[in-house]
Formats: sequence, structure tokens, C-alpha cells
Amino acid sequence: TAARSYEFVQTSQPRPGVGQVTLSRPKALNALSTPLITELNQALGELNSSDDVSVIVLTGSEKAFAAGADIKEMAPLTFSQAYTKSFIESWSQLTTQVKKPIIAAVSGHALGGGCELAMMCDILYCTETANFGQPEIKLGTIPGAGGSQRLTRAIGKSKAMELILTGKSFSGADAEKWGLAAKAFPSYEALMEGTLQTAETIAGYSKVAIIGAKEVVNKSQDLPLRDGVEYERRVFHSIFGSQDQKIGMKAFAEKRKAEWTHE
Ligand code: CO8
Repeated sequence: TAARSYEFVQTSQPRPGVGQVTLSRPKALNALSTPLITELNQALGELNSSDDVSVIVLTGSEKAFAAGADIKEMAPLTFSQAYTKSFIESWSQLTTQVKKPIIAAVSGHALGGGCELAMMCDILYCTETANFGQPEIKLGTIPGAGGSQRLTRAIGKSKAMELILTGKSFSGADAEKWGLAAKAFPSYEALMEGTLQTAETIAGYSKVAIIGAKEVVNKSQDLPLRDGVEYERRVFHSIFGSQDQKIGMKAFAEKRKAEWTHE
């Protein structure tokens, strides 16, 4: 992956096939300003098109994944500015532009837009002490980057409604218990190690299958069951056109490890 320098994010390749984006605006606890989101989109685009990367890890610091949208940037915004410039729309690029799986590794604060950004990722890992929440109500506003929809789908209406209307935080341990997080780890070190291990495991499979699997699981969030099952079957059929399906099944029959071509 070509080295590129950014001001508010860092990219790295910590394991084979694994690209990492680290949010890095420590003075503002990684508050998600428009310049930061622009760089995040560029970094994700870079990793998404890199042949050396199959899986992306998105993380912040031990203290903060991200403490929300940049409140100081939003404070003076008018309705017409927000509406005509589609404020926040560019955030969704993460969900539309990136075909490779993204694992969020959340430690510390993941509040407001930070919680929403983590929920846009494909797998959410966190520390038990991570501090999640949608506190927008305390600022006289509401979640604006998908929080009301994704939190509700993940943990159910009553609990999501309670959290969004009170602005109360919840822990990483709760996030795991409620199914928002796939796993909560006992320490920051365990979180990063566990995240990279999962990323490396996934990156060891065929890129075609990984991308197909992500695509069909995400369809389950948008489509009625019957349409989703049909969509899955279409993609499943199409994967018979890949070399890696032949390679994987032949290797199983011959009791040896598959050598993927990613074709
Ligand atoms: N925006 C801008 N600056 C921030 C933000 C933020 N969201 N969060 C923290 N900072 C800044 C602080 O202002 C402070 O800067 P300075 O040193 O210049 O005063 C610095 O980061 C350190 O913060 P604190 O001193 O407050 O650190 P503490 O450890 O005392 O507290 C907290 C940490 C509890 C996380 C606290 O900073 C806090 O409550 N932050 C705001 C959390 C919040 O309300 N987030 C939601 C924002 S609204 C939102 O994201 C949704 C908008 C809906 C649209 C969707 C996307 C835009």
C-alpha cells in the first residue's frame, strides 16, 4: 500500500492482508470534523482499492474511538447550510464505497457520531469499559448519521428509544450483552490483538467470497426476508464463476490447504 500522509487519520498494514485506519485527532478526542471525515473516506478508498488488503480495521485511541461529530463545527450551522450542502451525507461513503469488511475496534468514548460510525462497520469489537451513547438529545438535537436506525435494529426498539431519549451512556460490556458488539474484551491490548486476529483469519480466505459474504449479510438489513434469501442465492450462484470456489472445494476433497488466487 502506497504510503500517504494525512492529518487526522493514519493508515498502516499491521498483518498480512489487513489494512488499518486509526483516527488521530487526540486534542478533540477524535471528534469527527468534516476534514477528518474527508480524510477517512480517502484512506478507506485507498485500502479498498489496494490489492494487498482484504480486511480493514477502523480504530481510534485507547481513550476515544470518537467523541462524536464536531460540536464546535455544528454549533453555528443553519438549516439551509446543512440542507443545501447535505451535511453528514459524506459519512455514509463508508457504507457505500467500501466492499471489504470493516472491523471497528472501539476503546474509550464512542458517542453520538462516534457510536454511529462504529455501528456502520461490519463487525463491532470493543473493550468492556468502552463508553457508548447517543447523547445528542442533551445538545438539543437527535442522531443524524444512522444512530436511530442502526441502534434500534441491533438492540430493539424499547432499549434504543430509552437510550436515545435519555442520552444515557452504555458500556462495552452492555453492547456485547445486547448484541450490538460481537465481543467485548477485558483490556485495550486484548481488544487490538483480538481484532487483528479476526482480521487476519478473514484475510486468509478468498477475497471474492469475503466480499460476497459481506454484501449478502448487509442486504439482510435492507430487504424483506424473501427478497434477501433470493439475493443471497443469486450471489451464491455467481460465485460458482470464481476460480477460488473450485480451488477451495478441490483442496477440501484432497485434504490440503487451499491456495487462493482471489480470482
Ligand atoms: N466535538 C468537538 N470537540 C469535542 C468533542 C466533540 N464531540 N468531544 C470532545 N471535544 C473536545 C473538548 O471540547 C475538549 O477540547 P478543549 O480541550 O479545546 O476544551 C477536548 O475534546 C477534550 O474533551 P474534554 O475536556 O471534554 O474531555 P473529558 O475527558 O473531560 O470528557 C467526554 C470526555 C465525556 C467525551 C466529553 O468530551 C463530551 O461529552 N464530549 C461530547 C460528546 C457528545 O456529546 N457527542 C455527541 C456530539 S453530537 C453528534 O455526534 C451527533 C450529531 C448528529 C449528526 C451525526 C453526525 C454529525
